[in-house]
Amino acid sequence: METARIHRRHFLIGSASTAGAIAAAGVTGSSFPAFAAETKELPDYVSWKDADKLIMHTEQTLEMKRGAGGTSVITPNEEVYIRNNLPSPDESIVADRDAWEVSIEGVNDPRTLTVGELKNIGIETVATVLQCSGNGRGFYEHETSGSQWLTGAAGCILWSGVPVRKVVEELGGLADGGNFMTSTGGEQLPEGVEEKDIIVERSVPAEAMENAILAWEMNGDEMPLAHGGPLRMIVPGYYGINNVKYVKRVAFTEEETDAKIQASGYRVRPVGVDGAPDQPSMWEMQVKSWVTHPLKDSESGRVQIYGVAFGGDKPVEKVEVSLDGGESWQDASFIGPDLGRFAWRPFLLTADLEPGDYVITSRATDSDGNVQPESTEPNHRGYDYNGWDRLAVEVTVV
Ligand SMILES: Nc1nc2c(c(=O)[nH]1)N[C@H]1C(S)=C(S)[C@@H](COP(=O)(O)O)O[C@H]1N2
Ligand SMILES: [Mo]
Repeated sequence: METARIHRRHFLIGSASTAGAIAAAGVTGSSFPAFAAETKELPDYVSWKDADKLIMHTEQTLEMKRGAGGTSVITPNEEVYIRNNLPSPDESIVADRDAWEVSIEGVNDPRTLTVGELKNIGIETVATVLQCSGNGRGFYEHETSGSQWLTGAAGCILWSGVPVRKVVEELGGLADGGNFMTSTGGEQLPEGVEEKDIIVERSVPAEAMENAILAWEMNGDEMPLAHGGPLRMIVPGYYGINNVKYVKRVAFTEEETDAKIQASGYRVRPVGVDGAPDQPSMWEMQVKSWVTHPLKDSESGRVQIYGVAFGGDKPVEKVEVSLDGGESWQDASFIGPDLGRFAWRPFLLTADLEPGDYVITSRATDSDGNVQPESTEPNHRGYDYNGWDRLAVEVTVV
């Protein structure tokens, strides 16, 4: 029994391009024999994940299905999306977690610290939305390269580790000129390639240090290797890319790194324009919400409409739901505990629905009064679609 269950969990139904559509429609593989034939196994490094809840775009990009994740705020590790720019390092780096080293630079007493030493400096826990810059790319009408994520390149996670500001204090404070906090990923780089072209190294404004954590725990478990164990930089309120996995160096630098992933990558730019350092970087996230239930046909009568809402780097203040594609709006209520400014909040609207067709969508407002827009201006790379028009779901009530 157990073997059969585990076996099934490790398989994904559908090809990369069709799986998203099937999942979005809430349809299982068995009704689509043509797709059921194309069974895919989760790659080894994430074989512990819940395949039933995921869409595999590529071996390095797994999306959580819309409707997975539940209503209890925190996204289970087995369902959290995966996005790797480079193949994940091998298990050997988590064999002795406390021995992992991170070099701290741009402080008065620069040093290499082990995870074991970091654990003696301090411990804090923060809940954050981890969201890929490309979450929602699939909603744009223009052609975009990269995974066609819908809503599932995001999760809400509890991270435990040491506050970066405590580490900086311990090492004598910031040296002069530390304008940016630059974190470097610990992947082994393939030979014969220019390091700057492929290294995962990201700079964020140094102020982000105030909330940042060097984390070794994720939702109460040791940080899984696939999510950056033994040690990960967590920058609350900032897009996924800034949350560098298997972090081996944190440097306070005068300039942003000239690594390609920073200099021209992850820049917001008009369609057809090349990436350049003077364009806005994918740093602070923006206000966003989407419905996660219902996603398909529903029985008439009382219907529980729910989803998630967050303010990005600000608290989310309110969320409204429309049943008629944005013609009219009703206030939804938040459910569950408020895990702070960087977490998302599940929301609920209970409605009594007559048979008919509904276009259900949600619209969040952050504490500064920024309202989730009707649609999002196209940008070349298709970053963070947050328009409530295309995040809507069409539901038939019978
Ligand atoms: N070292 C390293 N850190 C990384 C990445 C990576 O490829 N290597 N990917 C980034 C991107 S683009 C995202 S969206 C998140 C994804 O985190 P997850 O795979 O834990 O969901 O990690 C970020 N940090
Ligand atoms: Mo990402």
